[in-house]
Amino acid sequence: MSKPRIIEFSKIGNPGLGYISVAENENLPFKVNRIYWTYFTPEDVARGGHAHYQLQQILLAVAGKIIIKTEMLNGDKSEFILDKPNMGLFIPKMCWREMQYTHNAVQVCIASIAYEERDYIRDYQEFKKHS
Ligand code: T46
Repeated sequence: MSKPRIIEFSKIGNPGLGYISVAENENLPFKVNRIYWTYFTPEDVARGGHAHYQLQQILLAVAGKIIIKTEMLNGDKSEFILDKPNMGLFIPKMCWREMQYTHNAVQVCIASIAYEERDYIRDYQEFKKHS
């Protein structure tokens, strides 16, 4: 079973010039289908609270900071802090997640498949039934 893990993207540049980081299919654990981003999330709002049957993702905080708590069906729990634009978090399918954002956080999500509400499990008890 795949586990959530940090992916470090290379940084091209230097402090005097600034940096470029690149995500390419060749270097990712899945083929990219779409990219979307979330922003202006109030600090007191916890987002997530769901798992996906099939969707695999890489989340990036291209600005600000995101705290992500994950839980796998075998009970493995982790907490990740994204606060560097070249650090991504791979989230496999069937992984429960909850996220908190600083107000300036911009979350980019690199996704493996199209958006489909049927792909979500939004009820925690329902998620645990799959273990
Ligand atoms: C994720 C975490 C890390 C759409 O209408 N179209 C879309 O393409 C998407 C992604 C969402 N929506 C709707 C569905 C919900 O009514 O927008 C609403 C919020 O979406 P979601 O519940 O997915 O939002 P988050 O912030 O809890 O989750 C987001 C990603 O959407 C999700 O895939 O895993 O960040």
